[in-house]
Amino acid sequence: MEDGGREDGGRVLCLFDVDGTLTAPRQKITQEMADFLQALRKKVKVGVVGGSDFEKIQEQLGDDVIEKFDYVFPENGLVSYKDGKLLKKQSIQAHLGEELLQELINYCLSYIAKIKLPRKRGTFIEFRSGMLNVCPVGRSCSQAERIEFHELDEREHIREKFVSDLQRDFAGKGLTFSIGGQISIDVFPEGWDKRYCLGIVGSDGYKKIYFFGDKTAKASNDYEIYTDPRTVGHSVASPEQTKLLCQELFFL
Ligand code: M1P
Repeated sequence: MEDGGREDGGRVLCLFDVDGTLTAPRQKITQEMADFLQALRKKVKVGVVGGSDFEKIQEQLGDDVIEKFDYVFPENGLVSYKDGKLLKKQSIQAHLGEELLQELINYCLSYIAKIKLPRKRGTFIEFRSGMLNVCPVGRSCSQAERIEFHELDEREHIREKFVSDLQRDFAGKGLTFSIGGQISIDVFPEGWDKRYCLGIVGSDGYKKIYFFGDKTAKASNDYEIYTDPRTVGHSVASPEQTKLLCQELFFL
């Protein structure tokens, strides 16, 4: 986990979470941060590992994201890009099979149908390559509606309760339910958390892999990679703190 050591480049990889670490949640990266990461890239290899799908990461980090970073790992690395090229994509339907997948989708839709919220919009389940994203308010909500749900969720723990009901009702089925953002829950097979990307970079011979993330508490979606012995994990509270920390580690 945390170490205060400085690096002088070499075979070092810095992996960054996206929301809350490089950008404000679901917002675009600032020019200052984008420039900083390009400066960092002259010293070490730089990758991003987000819970979001490729389209959202591209929206936030730029259309040329796969050229700007040495590695891009959307969906925890279940979709992977290296040196500007697609490496591979995992398939949740091939892994789980249609029966379990439908049981899960039907459960989530009926569960959401029973929750009363100040507002509900559309896209309650987003079907991705390697995971499902389940969203009680609906992913098509506006930014104001997103904040409204998030504040309500902080008071009433709607998603935490949903996760613990899912864990109880799908116990033994090999699934993980993880809260990574403000309005939704990611669902994927056990082991397909952010550590998945470490398997991909494992053969690239790094002597040190740093990970920076904001959701590092237990049951949050950076926890597993942050505590993994293959990484030096750093917990941050904002993009500004990420930048300061990297300045101390790699530039002083
Ligand atoms: O920060 C990562 C999360 O970002 C989004 O979360 P939300 O829309 O709930 O803020 C989602 O793309 C989610 O899958 C992802 O883990």
